[in-house]
Amino acid sequence: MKSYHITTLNEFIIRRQADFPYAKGELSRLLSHLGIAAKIVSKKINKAGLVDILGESGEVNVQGEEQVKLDLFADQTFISALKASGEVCGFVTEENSEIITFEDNLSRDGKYIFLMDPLDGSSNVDVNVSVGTIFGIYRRVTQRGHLAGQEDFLQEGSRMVAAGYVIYGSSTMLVYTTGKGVNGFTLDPSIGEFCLSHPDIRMPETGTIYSINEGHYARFPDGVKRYIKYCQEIDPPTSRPYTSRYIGSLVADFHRNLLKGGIFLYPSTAKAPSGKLRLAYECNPIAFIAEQAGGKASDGEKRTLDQKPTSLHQRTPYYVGSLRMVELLEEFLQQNS
Ligand code: P6P
Repeated sequence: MKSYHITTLNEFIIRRQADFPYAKGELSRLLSHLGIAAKIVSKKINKAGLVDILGESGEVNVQGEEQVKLDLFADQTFISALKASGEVCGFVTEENSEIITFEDNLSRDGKYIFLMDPLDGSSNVDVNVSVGTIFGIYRRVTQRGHLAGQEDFLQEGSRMVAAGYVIYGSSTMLVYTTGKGVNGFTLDPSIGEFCLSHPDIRMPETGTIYSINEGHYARFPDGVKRYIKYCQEIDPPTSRPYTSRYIGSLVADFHRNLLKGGIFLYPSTAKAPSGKLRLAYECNPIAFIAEQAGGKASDGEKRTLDQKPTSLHQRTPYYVGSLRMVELLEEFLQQNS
């Protein structure tokens, strides 16, 4: 009988540690703790309709957004798990205005800092739409043995050592990169393990899906308006095969485009001149994944991963997806500049 070997996340992490000759297992331990937290959050989300964890917490986050109970649950779950790893000295999350530093001696000596949106698109949970966790991991720039500092969290995205997301959808998947390609793991609830289901993910060089909230159309830059009309062209011979798909949950919209090809657009608008999405813990990690899978991410002009953050929660216009589609969008934007 053909033996069917399942590669679990932990097996894969240990095996891939060999990619880093000087690795002593710290990043591996961190990633394993991340997987545990993702399983805990997934279980809570999957029964959210049955326990008192839906709805708003009555709190507001630094963005001025209503915090739902699951936001806070996910935030605390990941912070606790990664503190327990002993490899992380500090944290920035969407739910906390300031940096979180771990003061115990083990954590002070931690080599890594962690940025995350613990539950992106969380307002969708109440209506059973996929949501996600987005994370980025850097080596600290401050001296080990001391508390993490602000400068640890204002590094360009190109300095990330790992990044990824968890998508809580029809199944729960963890997709991550350590700079050597992108791999996807699907949670098998029957054994409680993330199992390698999407090895070496490659983003199609082009595609037919464009994802944008056209409700903001009137406020878009002219180049974006022209790109949308280009996609919608129906008169032969230039008629286009495009289709519009927009879930309103970044991780879900990006994950579909990663597998099928497509472009996600969140432009600046008159109301939000810097766009809506946060550079540090939404755009940068997704951009790292996109580039590692052969795609592209920019603010319309500059590579997202090259942007130097000046504040923890700063926003940026964001265009991410299949290489040729992002390149064409950038041409439309530059036409009228
Ligand atoms: P809009 C969710 O609130 C989020 O941060 C992303 O997940 C999503 O892509 C975007 O905002 C949706 O924003 O303005 O279309 O509702």
